[in-house]
Amino acid sequence: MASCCPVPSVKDMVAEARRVFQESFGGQDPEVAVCAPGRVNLIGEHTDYNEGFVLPMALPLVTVMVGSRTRDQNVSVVTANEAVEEPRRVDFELPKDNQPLSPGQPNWANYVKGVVQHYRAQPLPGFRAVVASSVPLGGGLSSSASLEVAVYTFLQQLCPDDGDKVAKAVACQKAEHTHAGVPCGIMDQFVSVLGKEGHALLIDCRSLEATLVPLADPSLVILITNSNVRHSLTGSEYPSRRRQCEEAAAILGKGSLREATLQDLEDAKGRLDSVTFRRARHVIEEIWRTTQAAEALKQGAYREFGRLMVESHNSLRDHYEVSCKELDELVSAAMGVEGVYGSRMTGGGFGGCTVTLLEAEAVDRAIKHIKEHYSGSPTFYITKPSEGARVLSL
Ligand code: GAF
Repeated sequence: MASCCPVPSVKDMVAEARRVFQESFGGQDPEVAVCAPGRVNLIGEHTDYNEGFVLPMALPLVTVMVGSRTRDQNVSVVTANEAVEEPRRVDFELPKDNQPLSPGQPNWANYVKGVVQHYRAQPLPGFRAVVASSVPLGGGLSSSASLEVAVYTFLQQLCPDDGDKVAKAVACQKAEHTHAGVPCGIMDQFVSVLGKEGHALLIDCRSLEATLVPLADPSLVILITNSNVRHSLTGSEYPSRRRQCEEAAAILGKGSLREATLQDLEDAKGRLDSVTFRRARHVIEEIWRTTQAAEALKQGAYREFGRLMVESHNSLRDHYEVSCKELDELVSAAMGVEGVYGSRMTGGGFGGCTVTLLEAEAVDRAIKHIKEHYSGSPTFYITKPSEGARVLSL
C-alpha cells in the first residue's frame, strides 16, 4: 500500500501545533488541545438540505486546535496549514454588545469568526490559538466543517455551553452560511461532531436523529481517491441546486422533497421544466437509495450496497449534474477491478474525491488500476470510521 497518503497521527499534529504556538506566542505553552474530523459520505448526496437521509462517517483526517484563553478581549489565531492563503495569522477583537463579527480576508479565518459569532454561550473570553489540519483543502472531505467544529470544541473548553451536540452542529452550520457564504446542509458538521469509531451514521436530516451503522469488518476497505481537481463552478452551482430543489418542492406543494414521492413528481411533470424535474428525481430516488443502502450495510450485503453506490453516482452525473469527467473516470476505473463492490463521487461534486468500497485483498490491485486508467494524478487514503470531535491531552 505504498502509494497511499499516510494519515498523520493526531499526537504528531498536536506536537507540531504546540511548537507553532510556542513560536508564535513568545514561548508560551497552550493549555487546551482539541480535534474534529473531516468526513466521507458513503451515500445520500445533496439530500441533507432536502431534509432527507445521508450516510457519512467521520475520518481519521482531522483539524487540530491548540490554545489558551487571554485576559482581554483579543483573539489571535495562526494556521499551520501552508496550503491556505496569507496571512497565516489573524488578530481581531471580540465584538461588544452582540455586534456581528464581519467576514473578511483571509478566507480561512472566516470559519473561526463565524463560529465565534454563533457560539452558544456568550460572552467569550479572548484567546490565542493555532490550527493545523490533515483534511485536504477543497477535496470534498469537509475541511471547512472540521475547522468549524474544532473551533467550537475549543471554545467549549474556555467557556462551556450546555453540551447539546446537535445544537453545536447547527451553530457550526450557521457559521458556514453567514461567514463562508455556502448555504450547506447539516451533514458535514453533524458527523464531525457526532461521528463514532467503527460506524457510519444514518442521519435523518429532518428530525436530526442519527442511527449508528456498524462498519468495522476487517475484510472490507473504504478507499478515498482524490481526483486533485476542483472546478471553479462550485461557488454558484451549489446554491443553484438548492434553489432548484426548493422550487420543485414548492411546485409539488411539499415543504421539502423529503415529503415527495416519484408519483408526485410524475403527476407534476407538465408543471416542471426538464432540469428541475431531473434535480428532484435525483433527490427523491437518492433519499430512498440511502435507506436501502444502510439496510444493506447492516446485513453485510456489500454487493447490494456497491450497486446502490454506482446508481447514486450515475444519478449525480446524469440528473443532478454535479460530477465531472475526472470523477467519472475514477469511478469507472474502480469498477473495472475484481473485488470492488461500488464506487461514487462523494461530497458536493465538481471535483474532489470518490469513495470506493472493496475487499481488503483488492486494494493494491485497485490503486494500480486506477492510476493506470486516470488521466490526472490521484492520491489515495485508506480510511476507517473514526470518532467525532474530542478533547485531547497535551
Ligand atoms: C457539501 C455540503 F456542505 C453538505 O451539506 C452536502 O449538501 C454535500 O455538499 C452534498 O451532499 O458537502
